Amino acid sequence: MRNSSVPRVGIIMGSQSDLRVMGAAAEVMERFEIPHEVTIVSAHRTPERLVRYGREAESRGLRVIIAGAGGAAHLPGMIASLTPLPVIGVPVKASISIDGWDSILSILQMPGGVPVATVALDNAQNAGLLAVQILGAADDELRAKVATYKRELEEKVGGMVDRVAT
Ligand code: RP5
Repeated sequence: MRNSSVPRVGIIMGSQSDLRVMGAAAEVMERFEIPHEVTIVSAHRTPERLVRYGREAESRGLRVIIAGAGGAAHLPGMIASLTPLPVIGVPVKASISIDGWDSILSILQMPGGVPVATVALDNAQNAGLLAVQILGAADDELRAKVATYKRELEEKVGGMVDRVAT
């Protein structure tokens, strides 16, 4: 799967200004060698582009979508309404924002039947890792890479504890 050039993860965001946060999801894709694409799609400014993206995502070969937006962050939920693919939402703290709560609540509070897996404010890294883990559920090699990543995290924290203790 990872040798194919067809993007498997679609990373979308409402504005170019979200890239400072959403870039971390793309970095995770690069680390795990997952073919991916990064696209600006706005629920409010480019609604037709949003519908097209949502309707075509599956047939283009995407398997997970990561959607980040700030403020009235309707992008993840709207995409989730248009596709059978799992959608991970990243609430972005926009410059005009009530501490990010606007983004968090508008992504988190989805109605029954249309889930969006919401990560912490500005945490596109976790969205990337979750996407890798979703793909890894049906891919032994990728799952093994995730296990290695987790061991490395553990060693890093172990190293910190040792330094504090000595
Ligand atoms: C949202 O509005 C975007 O996702 C962004 O987080 C926020 C601000 O967008 P810009 O005014 O910076 O383009 O649609």
